[in-house]
Amino acid sequence: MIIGLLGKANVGKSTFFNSATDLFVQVANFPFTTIEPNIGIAFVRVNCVCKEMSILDNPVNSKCINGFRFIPIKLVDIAGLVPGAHSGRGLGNKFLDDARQADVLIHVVDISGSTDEEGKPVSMGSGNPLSDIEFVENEFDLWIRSLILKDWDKVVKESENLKQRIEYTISKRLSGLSINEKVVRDSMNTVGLIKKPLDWNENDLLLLCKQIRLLSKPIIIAANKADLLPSSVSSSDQNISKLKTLNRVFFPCVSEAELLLKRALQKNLIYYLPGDSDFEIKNSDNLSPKQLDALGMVSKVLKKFDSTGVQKILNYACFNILNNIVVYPVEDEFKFTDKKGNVLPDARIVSKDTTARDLANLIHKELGQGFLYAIDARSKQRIGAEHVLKNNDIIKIVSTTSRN
Ligand SMILES: Nc1nc2c(ncn2[C@@H]2O[C@H](COP(=O)(O)OP(=O)(O)OP(=O)(O)O)[C@@H](O)[C@H]2O)c(=O)[nH]1
Ligand SMILES: [Mg+2]
Repeated sequence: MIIGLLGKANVGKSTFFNSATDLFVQVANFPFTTIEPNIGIAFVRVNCVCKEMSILDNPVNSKCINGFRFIPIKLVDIAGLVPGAHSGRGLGNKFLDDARQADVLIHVVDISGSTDEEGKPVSMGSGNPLSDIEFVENEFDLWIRSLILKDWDKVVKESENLKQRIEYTISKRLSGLSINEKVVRDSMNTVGLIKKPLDWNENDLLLLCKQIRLLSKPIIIAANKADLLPSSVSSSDQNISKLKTLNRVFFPCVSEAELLLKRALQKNLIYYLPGDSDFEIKNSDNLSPKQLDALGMVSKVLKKFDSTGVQKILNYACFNILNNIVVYPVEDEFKFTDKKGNVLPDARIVSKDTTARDLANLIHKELGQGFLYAIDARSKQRIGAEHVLKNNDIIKIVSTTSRN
């Protein structure tokens, strides 16, 4: 599963990326700091079943801290964009190629309004995050349209000659984006595109692309830099109220605060689990006044928003938008171990409709080919190939290839 970070230049995409991964990429207060995409491992946080089963786990594929399991996912930090990127402005639309593989996009927005459309720093409140959202999404749609429009007339005539459905032709053009024929057909129906493809104008195609994007690349908004609040009238808060009127999924976010917490954690200065609503300083004598100040800012953020937002957004993308669940494959249904004796070694993110056989195939193709049945390790009951798994299931697969 891949999550992409999308947004205007200089809004904090790389700060979000650094705060969620163990990598460190360049962050600076000017546009186009990031040019090449950064790919890293971030984590979603779930309650591990070890807590509920009152056993001590010994994870192999992920960390478990105090009963919270941190399961790896891929995060991609993409170069920022400016209006007109689809036609080559700024860094052009190269960045969008990097967004191709993403299953879901986090749209990082400067909710404090301290950057203009080009990403240049401006006085707080003069930037307009709502129009940023509109232009970034529009650039994305225009980019999809540019992929379809290449040699459009020729392609449509050819596909008419070959008696191919237009949705098939379009989906082939968009296959790099994992967009299938059904998505294109459903989108055509939604926007009511019934005239002959040769009569479609650019606006018809733009509406179609918008719909295709809505169906295939869901977007969550990270209302970042939410810490920048003037003491009296809070422009950030005003913008958050405006954002609510859009009826979109969004979370206030302070990726800089999450980054500070991660750095303090790496230096062993604090107790903090990503996603927590609080942290604790181990020994304030070890902290410089500057560090204490920075952590003071973080405390204010946590008090106001209950978290920095980073973990919440990653979890929401994985579980609420993509509808995933977590299952725990084991080899021994009594001890919940793998062959080496590791307890609850793997926590796997799978989609909600995953069957026992799908899980076997995901673990290993051969395990799926020789699938006999599975065992629900909690109840010790056998389950069949087509049984749909539930969140937190602990599953043993019995297969002809796993008997020896
Ligand atoms: N106050 C505040 N500043 C932030 C926050 N997140 C990022 N910034 C600052 O915003 C500036 C831009 O951050 P980057 O992470 O480089 O932004 P980007 O979106 O990756 O920028 P490009 O790569 O140039 O598109 C830096 O000065 C960051 O320190 C935040 O949550 N609060
Ligand atoms: Mg960057």
